[in-house]
Amino acid sequence: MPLELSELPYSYESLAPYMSAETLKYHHDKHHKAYVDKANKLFDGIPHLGDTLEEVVINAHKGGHMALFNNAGQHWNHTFFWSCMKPKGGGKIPANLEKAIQDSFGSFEAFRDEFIAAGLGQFGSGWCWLVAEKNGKLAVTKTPNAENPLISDQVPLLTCDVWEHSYYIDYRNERAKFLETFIDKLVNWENAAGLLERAG
Ligand code: MN3
Repeated sequence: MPLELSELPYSYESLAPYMSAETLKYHHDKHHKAYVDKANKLFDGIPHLGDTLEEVVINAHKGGHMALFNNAGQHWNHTFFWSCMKPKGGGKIPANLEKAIQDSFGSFEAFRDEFIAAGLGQFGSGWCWLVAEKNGKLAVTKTPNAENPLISDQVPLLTCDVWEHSYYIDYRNERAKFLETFIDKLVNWENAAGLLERAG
Protein backbone atom coordinates (compact mmCIF):
# COMPACT_ATOMS: atom_id res chain seq x y z
CA MET A 1 0.00 0.00 0.00
CA PRO A 2 1.60 3.27 -1.03
CA LEU A 3 1.61 5.72 1.86
CA GLU A 4 0.55 9.29 1.17
CA LEU A 5 1.54 12.56 2.77
CA SER A 6 -1.60 14.53 3.57
CA GLU A 7 -1.77 18.30 3.79
CA LEU A 8 -1.53 19.97 7.17
CA PRO A 9 -4.98 20.49 8.74
CA TYR A 10 -4.27 24.29 8.92
CA SER A 11 -2.21 26.85 7.03
CA TYR A 12 1.56 27.13 7.50
CA GLU A 13 1.14 30.59 9.03
CA SER A 14 -1.67 29.77 11.42
CA LEU A 15 0.32 28.47 14.43
CA ALA A 16 2.58 31.53 14.61
CA PRO A 17 4.10 32.95 16.71
CA TYR A 18 4.24 29.66 18.68
CA MET A 19 5.28 27.54 15.71
CA SER A 20 6.46 29.43 12.66
CA ALA A 21 5.57 28.87 9.01
CA GLU A 22 9.27 28.16 8.41
CA THR A 23 9.26 25.35 10.97
CA LEU A 24 6.04 23.85 9.60
CA LYS A 25 7.26 24.02 6.00
CA TYR A 26 10.55 22.27 6.83
CA HIS A 27 8.98 19.82 9.22
CA HIS A 28 6.03 18.78 7.04
CA ASP A 29 7.30 19.29 3.49
CA LYS A 30 10.86 18.00 4.03
CA HIS A 31 11.16 15.82 7.16
CA HIS A 32 7.70 14.22 7.15
CA LYS A 33 7.70 13.81 3.35
CA ALA A 34 11.10 12.08 3.51
CA TYR A 35 9.71 9.41 5.88
CA VAL A 36 6.79 8.73 3.53
CA ASP A 37 9.05 8.51 0.45
CA LYS A 38 11.52 6.24 2.25
CA ALA A 39 8.79 3.95 3.61
CA ASN A 40 7.31 3.54 0.13
CA LYS A 41 10.70 2.35 -1.15
CA LEU A 42 10.96 -0.22 1.66
CA PHE A 43 7.78 -2.23 0.89
CA ASP A 44 9.55 -4.23 -1.86
CA GLY A 45 10.13 -7.80 -0.75
CA ILE A 46 8.08 -7.43 2.46
CA PRO A 47 4.82 -9.41 2.76
CA HIS A 48 1.48 -7.58 3.04
CA LEU A 49 1.43 -6.09 6.56
CA GLY A 50 -2.08 -4.65 6.64
CA ASP A 51 -4.63 -2.40 5.02
CA THR A 52 -4.24 0.60 7.29
CA LEU A 53 -1.19 2.61 8.32
CA GLU A 54 -1.73 1.53 11.94
CA GLU A 55 -1.63 -2.17 10.94
CA VAL A 56 1.50 -1.60 8.84
CA VAL A 57 3.24 0.15 11.75
CA ILE A 58 2.31 -2.51 14.33
CA ASN A 59 3.07 -5.47 12.05
CA ALA A 60 6.34 -4.02 10.73
CA HIS A 61 7.45 -3.73 14.37
CA LYS A 62 6.24 -7.26 15.25
CA GLY A 63 7.92 -8.70 12.16
CA GLY A 64 11.24 -6.99 12.83
CA HIS A 65 11.11 -4.91 9.63
CA MET A 66 12.80 -2.09 11.50
CA ALA A 67 13.72 0.23 8.60
CA LEU A 68 10.11 0.14 7.40
CA PHE A 69 8.84 0.49 10.97
CA ASN A 70 11.02 3.56 11.56
CA ASN A 71 9.77 5.35 8.46
CA ALA A 72 6.10 4.24 8.53
CA GLY A 73 6.08 4.89 12.29
CA GLN A 74 7.40 8.39 11.79
CA HIS A 75 4.69 8.93 9.15
CA TRP A 76 2.01 7.89 11.65
CA ASN A 77 3.60 9.91 14.46
CA HIS A 78 3.81 13.10 12.41
CA THR A 79 0.28 12.80 10.98
CA PHE A 80 -0.93 12.38 14.57
CA PHE A 81 1.23 15.27 15.83
CA TRP A 82 -0.29 17.68 13.26
CA SER A 83 -3.78 16.73 14.49
CA CYS A 84 -2.72 17.40 18.10
CA MET A 85 -2.34 21.14 17.40
CA LYS A 86 -4.64 23.87 16.15
CA PRO A 87 -4.58 27.64 15.69
CA LYS A 88 -5.46 29.35 18.99
CA GLY A 89 -4.91 26.05 20.78
CA GLY A 90 -4.46 25.42 24.47
CA GLY A 91 -7.06 26.84 26.82
CA LYS A 92 -10.22 25.13 27.98
CA ILE A 93 -10.25 21.33 28.11
CA PRO A 94 -13.47 19.40 27.35
CA ALA A 95 -15.09 18.03 30.51
CA ASN A 96 -14.55 14.30 29.86
CA LEU A 97 -10.80 14.77 29.35
CA GLU A 98 -10.46 17.22 32.23
CA LYS A 99 -12.06 14.70 34.58
CA ALA A 100 -9.87 11.83 33.31
CA ILE A 101 -6.75 13.98 33.79
CA GLN A 102 -7.80 14.88 37.34
CA ASP A 103 -8.61 11.23 38.16
CA SER A 104 -5.28 9.97 36.79
CA PHE A 105 -2.81 12.72 37.73
CA GLY A 106 -4.53 14.58 40.58
CA SER A 107 -4.64 17.90 38.71
CA PHE A 108 -4.03 19.45 35.32
CA GLU A 109 -0.86 21.09 36.67
CA ALA A 110 0.51 17.69 37.77
CA PHE A 111 -0.21 16.29 34.29
CA ARG A 112 1.39 19.33 32.63
CA ASP A 113 4.54 18.97 34.75
CA GLU A 114 4.77 15.24 34.00
CA PHE A 115 4.27 15.73 30.24
CA ILE A 116 6.96 18.43 30.07
CA ALA A 117 9.33 16.31 32.19
CA ALA A 118 8.79 13.34 29.83
CA GLY A 119 9.64 15.48 26.81
CA LEU A 120 12.69 16.91 28.52
CA GLY A 121 13.76 13.50 29.81
CA GLN A 122 13.68 11.84 26.39
CA PHE A 123 17.41 11.72 25.67
CA GLY A 124 18.10 12.44 22.01
CA SER A 125 15.25 12.17 19.51
CA GLY A 126 11.74 10.99 20.26
CA TRP A 127 8.24 11.79 21.43
CA CYS A 128 6.26 12.34 24.63
CA TRP A 129 2.66 11.18 24.88
CA LEU A 130 -0.58 11.26 26.81
CA VAL A 131 -2.12 7.79 26.47
CA ALA A 132 -5.12 5.82 27.69
CA GLU A 133 -4.17 2.48 29.20
CA LYS A 134 -6.28 -0.67 28.93
CA ASN A 135 -7.50 -0.15 32.54
CA GLY A 136 -8.95 3.22 31.54
CA LYS A 137 -6.30 5.29 33.35
CA LEU A 138 -4.38 7.99 31.54
CA ALA A 139 -0.57 7.98 31.59
CA VAL A 140 2.33 10.04 30.30
CA THR A 141 5.04 8.17 28.39
CA LYS A 142 8.04 8.91 26.23
CA THR A 143 9.42 6.95 23.28
CA PRO A 144 12.73 7.09 21.39
CA ASN A 145 13.03 7.64 17.64
CA ALA A 146 9.91 6.33 15.80
CA GLU A 147 8.44 4.24 18.60
CA ASN A 148 4.87 5.03 19.67
CA PRO A 149 2.06 3.77 21.93
CA LEU A 150 0.51 1.65 19.15
CA ILE A 151 3.22 -0.98 19.68
CA SER A 152 2.55 -0.96 23.45
CA ASP A 153 -1.19 -1.48 23.02
CA GLN A 154 -2.01 1.95 24.47
CA VAL A 155 -4.36 4.50 22.91
CA PRO A 156 -2.50 7.72 22.03
CA LEU A 157 -4.42 10.89 22.92
CA LEU A 158 -1.72 13.57 22.51
CA THR A 159 1.90 13.78 21.42
CA CYS A 160 4.69 16.30 21.11
CA ASP A 161 7.60 15.77 18.71
CA VAL A 162 10.80 16.49 20.62
CA TRP A 163 13.18 15.76 17.75
CA GLU A 164 15.35 18.89 17.37
CA HIS A 165 13.89 19.65 13.92
CA SER A 166 10.56 20.21 15.66
CA TYR A 167 11.67 23.29 17.59
CA TYR A 168 15.19 24.38 16.68
CA ILE A 169 14.21 27.19 14.28
CA ASP A 170 11.79 28.79 16.77
CA TYR A 171 13.28 27.84 20.16
CA ARG A 172 16.93 26.95 19.37
CA ASN A 173 18.04 24.58 22.16
CA GLU A 174 15.23 25.49 24.59
CA ARG A 175 13.20 22.29 24.56
CA ALA A 176 11.51 23.18 27.87
CA LYS A 177 10.19 26.47 26.48
CA PHE A 178 8.89 24.64 23.40
CA LEU A 179 7.09 22.04 25.52
CA GLU A 180 5.52 24.68 27.79
CA THR A 181 4.32 26.66 24.77
CA PHE A 182 3.00 23.49 23.11
CA ILE A 183 0.81 22.68 26.12
CA ASP A 184 -0.33 26.25 26.75
CA LYS A 185 -0.82 27.60 23.21
CA LEU A 186 -0.89 24.84 20.60
CA VAL A 187 -2.73 21.75 21.86
CA ASN A 188 -6.02 20.79 20.24
CA TRP A 189 -7.78 19.50 23.36
CA GLU A 190 -10.99 18.70 21.46
CA ASN A 191 -9.02 16.20 19.36
CA ALA A 192 -7.62 14.48 22.48
CA ALA A 193 -11.05 14.47 24.15
CA GLY A 194 -12.64 12.89 21.04
CA LEU A 195 -10.00 10.15 21.01
CA LEU A 196 -10.62 9.45 24.70
CA GLU A 197 -14.36 9.19 24.08
CA ARG A 198 -13.83 6.76 21.18
CA ALA A 199 -11.42 4.70 23.33
CA GLY A 200 -14.36 4.10 25.70
MN1 MN3 B 1 9.50 15.45 13.42
